[in-house]
Amino acid sequence: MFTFNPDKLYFFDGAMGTMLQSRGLKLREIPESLNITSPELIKSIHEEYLNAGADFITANTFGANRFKLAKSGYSVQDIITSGLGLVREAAGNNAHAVLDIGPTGRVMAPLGDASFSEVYDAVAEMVTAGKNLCDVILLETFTDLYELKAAILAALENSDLPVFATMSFDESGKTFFGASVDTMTATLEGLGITALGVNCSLGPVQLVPIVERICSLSRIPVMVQPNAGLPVMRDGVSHYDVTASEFAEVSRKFAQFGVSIFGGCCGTTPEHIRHMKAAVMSEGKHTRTINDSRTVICSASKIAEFGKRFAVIGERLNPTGKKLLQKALREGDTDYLLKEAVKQQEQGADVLDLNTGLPDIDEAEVLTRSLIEIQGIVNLPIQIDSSDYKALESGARIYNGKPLLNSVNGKAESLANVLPIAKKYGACVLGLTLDENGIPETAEERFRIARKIVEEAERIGIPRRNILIDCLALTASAQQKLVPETLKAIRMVKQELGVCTVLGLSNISFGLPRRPLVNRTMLIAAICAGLDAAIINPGDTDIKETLCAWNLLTGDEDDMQRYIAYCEEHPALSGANVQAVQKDAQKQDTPANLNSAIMKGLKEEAAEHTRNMLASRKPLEIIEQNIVPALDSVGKDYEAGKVFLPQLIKSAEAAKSAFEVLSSAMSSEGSGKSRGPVILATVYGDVHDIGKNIVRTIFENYNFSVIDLGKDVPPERIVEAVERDNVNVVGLSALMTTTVASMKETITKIRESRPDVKIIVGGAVLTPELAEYAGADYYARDAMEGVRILTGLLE
Ligand code: B1M
Repeated sequence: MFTFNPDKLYFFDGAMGTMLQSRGLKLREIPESLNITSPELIKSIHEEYLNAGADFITANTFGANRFKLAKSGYSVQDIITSGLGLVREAAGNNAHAVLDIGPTGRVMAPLGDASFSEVYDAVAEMVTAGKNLCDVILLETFTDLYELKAAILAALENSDLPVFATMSFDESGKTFFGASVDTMTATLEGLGITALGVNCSLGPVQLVPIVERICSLSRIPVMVQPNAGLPVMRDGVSHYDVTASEFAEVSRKFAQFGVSIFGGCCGTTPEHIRHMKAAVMSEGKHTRTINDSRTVICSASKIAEFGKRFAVIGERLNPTGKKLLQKALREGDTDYLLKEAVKQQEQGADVLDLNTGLPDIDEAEVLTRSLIEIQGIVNLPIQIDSSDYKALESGARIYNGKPLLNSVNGKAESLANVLPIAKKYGACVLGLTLDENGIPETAEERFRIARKIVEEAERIGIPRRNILIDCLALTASAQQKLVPETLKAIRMVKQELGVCTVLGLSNISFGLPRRPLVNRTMLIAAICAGLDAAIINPGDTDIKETLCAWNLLTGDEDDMQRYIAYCEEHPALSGANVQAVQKDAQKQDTPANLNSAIMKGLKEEAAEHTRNMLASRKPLEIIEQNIVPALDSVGKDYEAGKVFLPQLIKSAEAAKSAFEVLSSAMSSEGSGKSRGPVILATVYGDVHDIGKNIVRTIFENYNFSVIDLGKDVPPERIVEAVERDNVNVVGLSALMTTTVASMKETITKIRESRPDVKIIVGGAVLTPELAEYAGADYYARDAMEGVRILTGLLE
């Protein structure tokens, strides 16, 4: 078995896919099937890489998972056994055999339909098939951090092999699903893998800033496998233009950053590996020292750092004393939860606490379900709050990112159960200063418990930076004398243990009049004692204002500007006015209209607004004035890199739910004799169907009989339907520049068999010029124009 030596440099091989393409692999062929059908070809590529100096030879198993092989006629075991067998035949014991595992090709819930366990099982199956035949496991080219986490757990839990994990970034430094270098590193480095890094997507030059950043953050070895440049299309095939010596020069830079493991991805050849190895070996091993002792947690796309600026942990997702939330949790009303989560995010929370503990519910199940849904819509990191160890573990496991676990305490049982969960999942953990004897009265005793927690955590391998301590605020009305003890304990923990501190604040004012006044006074006293974060209501105006003023007094020029802007927006008020303004603000806190519900991806909310709007507005007006502009705005943010695919999908779902309401309202309006039929389809390669569905409903509303073939429809199916149903009009939709070509191909094929058929086209990307280019008879800007054209054609 391979054991990583931190003083050495390691070299993987280069591309397999593009090498196969250059040797005649057809685009639609499954590359992994060649392990069985053309073993000599695969073996010869392995041999070339071995001769070029690679110490690791990667088996041709990238896509050998149960989903991708489903219709291939091959089993996972067949492909993996043969793939690793070829590595052994080619390399013998002269190189390490690598089981290569790429993304499953499925999108994980709540964005797609693959569950965490489906992905886990598929990877576990690959690992089990290959673990006795290889030396290391490489998980590569992932763009969804969540899928990679599931894959890593599957690899680590089903083998004892070293696991290397890499993700693909674009030039903005983000993956396709929105993960950043920082969130990737924070999430993966604590999971127990041997190395992490980047591969594919970009050439070596574009990867420089990304690799430099990873090397400044990662406490585990870093691996880099760039493409040989950015692909350039020539004659319908991708070409990679970075030469072997250019590739080697940049690899030298990677070595200077402290990268330990080198290799190549798309477009690289044995020549690239040979040159790279020579350059890197001459550069020698550079040691990295990471001076980063920051306490960070993250979601897939957002980091929260404690100890820098004061952090607000939103307390509203805790059912204690909240009847509506209790009801929502019992009834599985996720929309209520989502609204609360979005609201706190908008109110400025940095982290959300999530507690789903209620008597008689399966807390692990409710907590994981809620976490998955909330993470689908809100990008804030989450503090997973439970006293049920099983729930805490399930939450830490399925969490997308690096969570904060709330909480462990000084009791032996709690330490024994919670700390291993934090260790295994690389999470931060919040320690409460109480033990078998309850909450001590004195600061010294609370400090003793805090130290015990820190020492025990470090003993099992949890770094100090991953531990936060809550010195516990007791109720001032009942235990007034103990308030200074809490403050003193915070000071001691901060100064002597050097860990970040958190406080559940509102308990302090329980039973007292004017609680906000007490809360904010305690808050400032605690911050002065060294408090880094508080679990509070981010919508509490008193706290917000106090923090804004605090930041002004202790922060920089930006804080000054923020304070001034806040005061301009919120002039000081008194008495009844304050209450009126607060009530108003509360009203505005809920997603105010259909557009914002769609933009935030709130399905139920979008449907509800639509139902309400139908009382005074026509369905078509709602489509044109709300749904389309809201989607346009999300589309623009997506294009500008402000939102990522997950949010785009969520917004599309919300738009669909609004449209379903309109669709049933419109279908109850229609009457009269049926006209048509007309075929509708979104063209091949294009999955956008919201617009096409709107067009269908409106056509039907005008009594046209519609044969809806769906989305991503191959031209042959459309031609078949035209002939079978003897249709004279076909309506096609395309939303992307790339699928206009597919529209043209479809129209050509229809015309070949039925030149007389009239074709109407529409979709955001189209213009009258593009419609003409595609060969259509008519271009419809919107659904109503489609109706006018159709009426002319079919009457
Ligand atoms: Co994507 N998407 N999307 N997307 N998406 C666009 C289209 C995009 C413009 C966003 C952007 O970057 N600004 C961009 C295309 C860029 C381009 O090529 N120029 C884009 C991209 C790149 C992508 C992906 C590649 C993202 C990725 O994976 N990297 C991917 C594509 C996958 C694929 O198709 N192979 C993708 C995926 C998705 C989702 C799945 C997340 C989701 C679609 C969900 C679904 O439809 N079921 C989605 C969404 C929602 C959008 C945006 C935000 C909204 C599209 C929409 O529904 N608009 C879109 C941005 C935008 O359009 N501003 C975007 C509202 C709808 C009512 O309008 O369809 O134009 P539209 O229909 C109108 C009229 O055009 C007309 O009537 C309708 C009502 O007025 N009309 C007809 C349409 N068809 C007609 C036919 C007719 C008559 C009128 O007669 C037959």
